[in-house]
Amino acid sequence: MTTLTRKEILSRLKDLAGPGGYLEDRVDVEPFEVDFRKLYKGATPLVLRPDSTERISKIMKFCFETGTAVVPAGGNTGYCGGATPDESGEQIVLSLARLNKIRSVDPMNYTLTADAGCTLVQVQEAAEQVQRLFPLSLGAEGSCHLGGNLSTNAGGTAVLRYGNTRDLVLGIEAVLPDGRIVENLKGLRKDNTGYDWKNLFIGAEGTLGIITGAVLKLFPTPRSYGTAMVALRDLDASVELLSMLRERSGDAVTTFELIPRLAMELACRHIDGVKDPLDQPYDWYALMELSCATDEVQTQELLETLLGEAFESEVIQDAALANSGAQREAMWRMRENIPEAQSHEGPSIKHDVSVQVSRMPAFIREATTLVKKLVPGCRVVSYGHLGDGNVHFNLSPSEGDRDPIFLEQAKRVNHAVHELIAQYGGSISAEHGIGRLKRDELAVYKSEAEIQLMRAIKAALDPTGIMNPGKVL
Ligand code: FAD
Ligand code: 2HG
Ligand code: ZN
Repeated sequence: MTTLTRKEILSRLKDLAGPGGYLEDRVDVEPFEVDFRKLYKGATPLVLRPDSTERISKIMKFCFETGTAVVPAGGNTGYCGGATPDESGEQIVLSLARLNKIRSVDPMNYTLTADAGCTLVQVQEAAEQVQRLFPLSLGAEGSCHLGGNLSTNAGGTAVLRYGNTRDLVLGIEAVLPDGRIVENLKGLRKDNTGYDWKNLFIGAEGTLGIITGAVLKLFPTPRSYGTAMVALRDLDASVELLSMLRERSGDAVTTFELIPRLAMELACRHIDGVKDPLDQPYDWYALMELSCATDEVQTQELLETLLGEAFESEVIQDAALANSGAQREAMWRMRENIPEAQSHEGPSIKHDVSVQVSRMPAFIREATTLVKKLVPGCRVVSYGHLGDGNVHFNLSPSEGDRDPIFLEQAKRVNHAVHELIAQYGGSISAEHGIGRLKRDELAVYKSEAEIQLMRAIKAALDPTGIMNPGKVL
């Protein structure tokens, strides 16, 4: 343990971070003390903003020697309080914001290498510049960081076709809690040389080390998209339609997002310019998108044929097809803004759950009945990535209700829904992670052996427990 005073430690950390490498004025530090959802308010004396992996390595070595706890921060868009320091005022925040260069792009190898502090949009745009696609896409893409995406193994709206973040990573560079740098940025698609250690850091939410860079997989840019807002016959029809579309399109379905009527109404009510693309209301919709290597006319024909058949067989009741880029964007805007729209209706009790795709309609029905009993009058907005068997099963209070008692029921409701999810063989966190929010629930739904295994990994990599203490485990 260190003999340095707290003041000396902070002073040394500032030196190690270099010029412009830290924030300590209250006004600058405060945004790092609150999470995106404002569930947690922590305290930190110092936010470090180093501009190189080498500096991070020196900072971590010093933190290791002095037992200083470190909370890595990306874009602070995470949903589980993972990037927020605790209330002790002892934890240092380490922001990756200044490590923000695209290191290289190799269109022939279909890879891109980037610093962890690049925003997701920055990565997408760098890929576009060489006519390639980086397919990770989510509502927070303008502000979330690549390092945050890897650390939460983010999902988003193209998982059905391209997989989670984990599936998009060929290698990473990371700084271990003791300051050592581990790196595999060779950009190889095949490399069976021992343990695949990068996957320990992906999804670790900053509890095992700091991700400083990554080699990502790129894909051919689709030549055309076929996008439609479809009115489903009922909830069961969502799974029938998805299955048919996958089979008949040569698995060209990139997105299949479930949208209930209430989400459509809230988006129209609260988001500027959003309009219901269909003439009359329906209970359930799907925003679906094909992405193809064929030209626009052929893709549109394929979409019309498939949706025509779905209409004939009464799987769908109606559909609005996007006939232009602007119409496609409008449909996406509606979908991406559902969380924002719901936030205008008071606080939400959220669940980010997954089950097997085929079991999702039954789960939504049963969970809806359950929560309506627990919180009479609540409004269920159950939407999202049905194609991945993942919905955001979110509750809003009854219209106009701003009674704080609503949120006080969150723990009880969360637990009841998670119990149901367990019965369905599902997961209590499909894509947002665990952070601080679901740490206690994790212990309930993982087996003793799994928790022990996780603790063993944590102890091996972070023996003194300085990496993001109090998160995940
Ligand atoms: P932060 O919030 O800063 O951090 C998240 C966690 O990662 C923390 O534990 C932090 O300590 C750790 N961390 C951050 N950077 C590093 C690093 N370099 N090294 C080690 N640890 C690090 N998520 C989805 O999965 N799918 C969605 O569709 C989706 N949609 C969203 C829509 C909106 C409007 C918003 C606000 C959020 C959404 N999210 C979604 C959640 C969030 O955007 C993702 O979890 C995202 O990956 C977080 O990135 P970030 O840079 O903001 O991470
Ligand atoms: C989405 O899919 C995000 O829009 C946010 O994951 C979900 O706010 C939510 O519950
Ligand atoms: Zn989501």
